[in-house]
Amino acid sequence: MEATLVILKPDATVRSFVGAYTTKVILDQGYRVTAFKWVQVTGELAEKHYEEHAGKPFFNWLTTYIKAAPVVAMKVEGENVIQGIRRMLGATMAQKAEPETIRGKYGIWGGVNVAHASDSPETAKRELALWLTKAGLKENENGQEKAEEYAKSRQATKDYTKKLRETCKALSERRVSIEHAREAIKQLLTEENPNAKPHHISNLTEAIIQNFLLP
Ligand code: IDP
Ligand code: MG
Repeated sequence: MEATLVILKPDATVRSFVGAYTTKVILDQGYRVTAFKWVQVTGELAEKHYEEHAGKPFFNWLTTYIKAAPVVAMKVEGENVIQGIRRMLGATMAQKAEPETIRGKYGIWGGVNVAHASDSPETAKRELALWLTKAGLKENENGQEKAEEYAKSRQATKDYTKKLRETCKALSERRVSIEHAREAIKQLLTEENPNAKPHHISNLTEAIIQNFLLP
């Protein structure tokens, strides 16, 4: 049986219906969640997790984004689960992901793309070992039950993906100022989930904005 590491990134957890939906899709595929944990990523963990990208122009941005709010880390098992979940997520850049995929449905823009999933058996092995030793992810602690509970925790009462993308598109085409986009995004995220912590919304907003300032 194959295993993979899935991380619900800060945009999925702050927009909690997106994290819940992604978890539901994983469970509906019949995969088993054998470990589930909320983790506030540290600088050290972020750099180790993304070490293959060290030196790339988006590396610092990426390690800041993943720390923007707590993430959910899951060990997921099943037949061909690595490829299965990669397919389900879709292409890396949110605005280019196929519309029927999770990133296509809920990714906001650029690298702000809902979730991470290991890309090969070797990567899965390395990443699972890292998160099991350095992030406190543990097996045999009711992972499946925790995932089921999270999947049921919230439905989309308001889904502003389209509005968020329109603002991002306008910013990418320099039709709105950074200040305007920042305020608009913060407001949309707050309306979507009034229970999210304001500093997590601010951090996520900044990660979305900084996407556009990458070299
Ligand atoms: P993956 O998550 O689809 O495997 P990778 O190429 O491994 O994509 O990149 C890791 C993460 O880095 C992506 O999920 C995305 O958040 C971010 N990223 C990748 N390429 C870019 C880029 O060109 N600009 C901004 N962020 C990027
Ligand atoms: Mg990758």
